[in-house]
Parts: sequence; C-alpha cells; structure tokens
Amino acid sequence: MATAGGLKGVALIRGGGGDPSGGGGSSVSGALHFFQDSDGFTHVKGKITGLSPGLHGFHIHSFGDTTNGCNSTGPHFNPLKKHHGAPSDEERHAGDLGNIYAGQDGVAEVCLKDLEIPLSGPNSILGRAVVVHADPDDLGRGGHELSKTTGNAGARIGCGIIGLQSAV
Ligand SMILES: [Cu+2]
Ligand SMILES: [Zn+2]
Repeated sequence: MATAGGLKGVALIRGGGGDPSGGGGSSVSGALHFFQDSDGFTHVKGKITGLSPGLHGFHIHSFGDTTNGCNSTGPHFNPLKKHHGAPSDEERHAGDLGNIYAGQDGVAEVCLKDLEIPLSGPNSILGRAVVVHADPDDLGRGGHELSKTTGNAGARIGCGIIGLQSAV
C-alpha cells in the first residue's frame, strides 16, 4: 500500500491507572499502528487484548504523559474547543474515536480512519496518548453530567503514547 510519504505512528497499549497495586488486575495490552494517507485520513489499525467483552470508549487524550498511569494523559484532545461527541459528529473533540468492541475473548480489533487526528501539522496527535476506557462512550448522548466532556466512559484501563514509527 502506497503511503505517498505519509507518516506512520505506533502506540503500545498497557494497562492501568496510576496505582501499581490496583487496577483490578487489569492486563490490557496491545499495539496500534497509525498511518496518514494522501487524503488526510489517519488510519488506526491493531488489536487490544485483556478487555471485558463489549464496548469501550476509545480516545486520543492530550498528553503523552503516563507518570501517573493513564490518568496523567489529560482530557480528550480538543484543539478546536468543542464538546464531546461521536466521531461522525460535527461537534466533537478531535480525539473522540467512539468505541471499540471486544468479543467474548476480550479482544478488540481496531480498524478505523478519521480526518481529525493527523500525524503532522498543528493538531498532530504524535506525542499524545490513546486511551481505552472501562465503559462504553455514550457519544455525548447519554444525558449524564459527563456526557458532553468524556462520554461518561469510566476508568482509564489502558493507554499508550503515540510515537513516530521507525522506517523498518
Ligand atoms: Cu478517553
Ligand atoms: Zn471527547
């Protein structure tokens, strides 16, 4: 597949909140690959394991900082100062990628593309974090006090920093 000089990124997902003794024994892990095509879409592909079956909120958060586990990655990446929403909404955070779905085996196959998460330019997601949540993202429609900020997706059970992928 030609990427026309497109940039590539990678994020290794690891479990957890900040408390090394806690996290409910979470063993979330995975690898996600990113590439930006010539139309400006960034494709995200990979697999995340160790999840509970069902939907899990899936976002780009602002900071590539895991000093305190996934909790130090900050809020949803939101350079345009919008409210939380679904990936298909006009009103959404750039980092709002909706939900991923894990089967009974706890594995989620990720395959999506999005225009708002470039790997270059002022709104680049390189150096920021991908976060997987315990609960489904309500896509801003849940009527909960957190719906318009986080989608009420619950705890951060896995995350990884998006880095530039090596050429080999
Ligand atoms: Cu999130
Ligand atoms: Zn959001």
